Amino acid sequence: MTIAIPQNEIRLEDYRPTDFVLLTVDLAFDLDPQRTIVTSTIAMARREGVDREAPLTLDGDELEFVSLKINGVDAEPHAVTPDRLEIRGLPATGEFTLEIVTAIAPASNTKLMGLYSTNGVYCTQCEAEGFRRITYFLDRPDALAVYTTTIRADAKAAPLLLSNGNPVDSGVLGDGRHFVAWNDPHPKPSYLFALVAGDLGVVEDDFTTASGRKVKLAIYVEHGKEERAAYAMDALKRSMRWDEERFGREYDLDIFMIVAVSDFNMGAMENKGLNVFNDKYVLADPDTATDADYANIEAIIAHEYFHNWTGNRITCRDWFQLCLKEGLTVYRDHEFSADMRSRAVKRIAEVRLLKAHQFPEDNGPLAHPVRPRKYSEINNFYTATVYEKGSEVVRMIETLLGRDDFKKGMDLYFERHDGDAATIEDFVACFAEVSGKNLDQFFLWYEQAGTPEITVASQYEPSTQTLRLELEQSIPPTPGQSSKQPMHIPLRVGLFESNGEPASPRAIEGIEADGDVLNLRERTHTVRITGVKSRPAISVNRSFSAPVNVRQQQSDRELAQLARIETDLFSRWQALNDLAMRHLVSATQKAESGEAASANRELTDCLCAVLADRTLEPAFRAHAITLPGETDIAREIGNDINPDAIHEAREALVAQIASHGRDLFEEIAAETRPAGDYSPDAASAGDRALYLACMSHLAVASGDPSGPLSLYRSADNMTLLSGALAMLAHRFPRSPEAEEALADFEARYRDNPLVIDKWLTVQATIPGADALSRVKTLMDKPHFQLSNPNRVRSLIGTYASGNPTGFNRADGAGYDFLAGIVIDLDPLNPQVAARLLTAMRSWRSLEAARREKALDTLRKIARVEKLSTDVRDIVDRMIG
Ligand code: 0A1
Ligand code: ZN
Repeated sequence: MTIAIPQNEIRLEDYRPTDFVLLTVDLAFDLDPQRTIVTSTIAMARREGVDREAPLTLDGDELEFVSLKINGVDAEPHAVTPDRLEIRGLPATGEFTLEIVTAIAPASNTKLMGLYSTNGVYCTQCEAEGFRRITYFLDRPDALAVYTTTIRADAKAAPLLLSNGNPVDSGVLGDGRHFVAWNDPHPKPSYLFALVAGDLGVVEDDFTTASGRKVKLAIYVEHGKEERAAYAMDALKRSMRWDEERFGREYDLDIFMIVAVSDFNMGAMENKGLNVFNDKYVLADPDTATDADYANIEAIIAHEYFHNWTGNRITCRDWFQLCLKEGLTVYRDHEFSADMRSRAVKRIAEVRLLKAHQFPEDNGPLAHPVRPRKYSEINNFYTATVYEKGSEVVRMIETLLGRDDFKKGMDLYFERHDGDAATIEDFVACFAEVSGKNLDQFFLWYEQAGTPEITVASQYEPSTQTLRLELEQSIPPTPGQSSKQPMHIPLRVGLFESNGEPASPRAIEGIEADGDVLNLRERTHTVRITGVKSRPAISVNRSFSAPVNVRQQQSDRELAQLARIETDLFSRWQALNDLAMRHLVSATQKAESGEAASANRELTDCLCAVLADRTLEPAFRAHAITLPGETDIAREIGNDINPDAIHEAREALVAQIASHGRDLFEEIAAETRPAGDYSPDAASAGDRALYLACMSHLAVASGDPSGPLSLYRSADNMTLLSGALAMLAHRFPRSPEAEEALADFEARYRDNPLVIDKWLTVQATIPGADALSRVKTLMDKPHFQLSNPNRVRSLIGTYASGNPTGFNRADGAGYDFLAGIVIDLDPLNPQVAARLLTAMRSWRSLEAARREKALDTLRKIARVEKLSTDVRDIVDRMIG
């Protein structure tokens, strides 16, 4: 059999350095919405040893070629198309310059890649391959150069002209135009280039670095929204200080700028000195942003800022190394948030997110290694695997080395690779070198896809006070990788004696143990732990030391015991969650066969005990009583999923907990009822989370929407208001109370699209088959625009990936609807269209009838002739 390789497949092993090296790049933009002229003057030279005849091929994408000069003399390209420029006869040795002129139309750029306009503001997005939509270029991350950028534009329409680096010149031109020139002294690849031009308001501040340099800080937002940037500014200053203190990294330009725009494909972008943000991750005040919004803003401001060192000063050799900057920077922003907030609660939230997004990816047709070996569309590899699992891999390096050696490894990485376009091998070598540890087997974490599964069997011998653990690892097959090698897995294990005290074993044999970390390297290990005085409760994968699934024979009693006595708060939550999950899986089976749900006193008592424990922080208690979501339960069940049965089982348990704990919920709600002015700090947010969880249970217990309605009416911040709105819409859909709140919310916030997004999401996620008609009706509202990624994600994205019963309708209408949107959106914005479609990535796990409908839909999309490379790649891999 021959296997067809997609024509445009790029493979890691084909990497070759460029034939030509860049020296400097001079860009001049004559901005015009319909016809912007870009003049690019590049100083370059043939790389030593390269064939003297070798042509220079530059990347383009939908470009209009205007002219070419070589060393100042008009020249003809050998070949030119909108996506390629080939030049022959270039000097064999020495430096030469090219001057390339192109024309582009920012106003009609709906893909939001390259130079586009958003609400009258010009802005760029160049990662991963957007720069080639501006000018012909060596648009790859290993082609570094020093950039100078001159922007000329109408002074009224665009009083503000920004680019990377420091401003070096400005002045007035004829015809009401003006210019500003910028120079970025740090060599960078084209994907970090940015330009912003328009009329924006600004919030300014400054920051004095550890070595005493004063840096100007500026956040640009739409006029009138300046006050809503205060929290982002505060988060920025905290990030700058933290990176100095934790990693010794100082900022390296005179000015750091952030611009918030309303049309953006992703969350934000780390362009050197000029970050561009989706305004959702900048703008916040108590009336419009929830606690979750504040936490996201803090994390994303930090993430982009941290890229200045991990991504910009040290960039990636090629896009296969994406996790070099992303996994590491996510790890850094996780650590930052953990230091700013509660570490245990942060870890729980991280793991919940990883399991909700990355585990299903790893377990479906889109599974790929943290460092993929091939791709046909790089945009589709900005995934939970590269980002979140990539971060977990860095965290495991820290676990294996300990904090001190990890810090030394990071120091060496910064010192050795500053200015480089580096690889994962370069990164891991630094840690191996400082610690003397062999990380060869560990490297498989970058290369093997799939979530490892670890089975744990235990046997305790009282006569010898010995615990025997049988540990076995297996990694499921994934696309292109049918068999796997055993990995090096750092597994933290805790033992608790029958009196609840941690055991202090005399010896651990059969495995290399480092404190409480067991180093799994073989497929199986038989571990003998001596000096364990009584049959212990065994807590495996404490703090989630490795991104694995653990299968352990454990009774409900043992789990309940761990939920009471574990000293690691994360694992306490994990034990509760496992206990609830067990119940939910068996209750789903019962629901499928029409059996009534049975009460589970052990579970409800356990949850209530945690809820009542005032020594535990409220945010933790809120997590503890939040049951696994419907998609979590689906993941646990694994195949032949019937989303309606899962919903029924989960609702039954919620009802049981609500009625069993009613008095306690009343009590805790009274204790946590918010009073005084809103503050976004973690402790206050934790109180609100717990309060809302209690109120929601009380609404269930009473079956009466008047509680949430009065909460809605009295709420004086968006966290409580949107919380109450969700309770009404989800628990009492179509009730007059829900209708009243939905109508009021719309009227109050109709002029604030980011808040209207919450209103769209609440309605898109109302469970049940009706959701589809609701979503369709909302699409016809003026609030909704297919061209705006935030609107599309808030309505369609949350419907498809956050409403299992509404989307997975038995008649397949949800799938067909999504297909229609994907097909309509694809020509406008392929990146967002492709991402929407990934909502169907777990289609193979559905029960047979839905599976068949999903496959029909995917085939229908695949039959469309003119699909973008983005959607084509996703649909092909999903069908497999
Ligand atoms: N590097 C950014 C993510 C990003 C990637 C691609 C984009 O293109 C539309 C935009 C942003 C980050 O990690 O934040
Ligand atoms: Zn990033």
